[in-house]
Amino acid sequence: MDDESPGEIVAAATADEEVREILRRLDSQPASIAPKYFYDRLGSALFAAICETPEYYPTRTEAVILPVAAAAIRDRLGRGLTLVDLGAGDCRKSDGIMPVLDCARYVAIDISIAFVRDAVAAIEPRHPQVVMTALGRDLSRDWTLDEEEAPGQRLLFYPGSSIGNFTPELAVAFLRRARANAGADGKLLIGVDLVKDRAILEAAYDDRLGVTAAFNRNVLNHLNRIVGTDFDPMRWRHVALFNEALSRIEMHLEACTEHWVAWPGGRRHFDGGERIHTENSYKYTPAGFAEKLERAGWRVSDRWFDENRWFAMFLADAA
Ligand code: AVI
Repeated sequence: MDDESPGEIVAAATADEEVREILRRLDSQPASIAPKYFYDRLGSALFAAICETPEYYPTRTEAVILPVAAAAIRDRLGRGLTLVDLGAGDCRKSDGIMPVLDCARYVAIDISIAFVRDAVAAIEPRHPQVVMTALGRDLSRDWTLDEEEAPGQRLLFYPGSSIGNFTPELAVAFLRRARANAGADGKLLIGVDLVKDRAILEAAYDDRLGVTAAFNRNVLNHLNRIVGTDFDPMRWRHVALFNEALSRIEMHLEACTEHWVAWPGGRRHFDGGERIHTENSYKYTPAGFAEKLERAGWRVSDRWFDENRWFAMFLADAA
């Protein structure tokens, strides 16, 4: 895939630059939309709903593995870690493992400081012994974590297989940056979705209720608001397919019939059947992901799987 792959997270930019970049990608051949635009208010709610569908196994499967991994980490490293949640969102996963982990500090990082501050405030009363901080960072760019922001031994936490939404090259760059911000005795606990049967993968990204289809189409509503396009989401069909050669689920929107899409100062024709590429979700083998961690300077110290080996959690050492 070329540089226009939606697996690339577009760096935050000024509003004007951002609009130009969105329109440039829309006007490219093939057209693409960066996946970060899924997550407006409705998109975030639809993603939460996807996690409840019977077909979307990653969230449920990871939830079975997480407490086992957390207990093993506590037994090995003792109490008093600083849990650093990379892309904390509503902090729900950390909220769940904190009693098992018995950490001393919790540092929740998210692109939206306002959102993560509220989320931390909501969970704080349940963990009176944990010192909590909320930080705003765009983790798709260069980021740092000072000693004062996260003192003590750090356990970086990156669940949900969000790493799969980066291209493999950008995934290694992200892991390298995490390694640089782990401290000498730091650890990384990361969730990774694994390669499996095509039918299981494709169903997970094309559930029978159509929640993922709504999530995919909603990106067009979001673009209509932020760049003034006149997309009609119902003229677009949701497509999810497993690209075996590249080991990734691809999501596309496919024009049902030929039509024009206009925006202030421009327009573009789409043929019937023409696609806009909206997301990649890479699936790894355990050995393939371990190799990525090692290339980024981490040493794998443990791995946990569910009974079907559909999903894995890796623990890696910075040392
Ligand atoms: C957020 N991310 C890990 C999800 C995934 O599985 O790639 C996004 C998603 N897209 C469609 N369904 C879920």
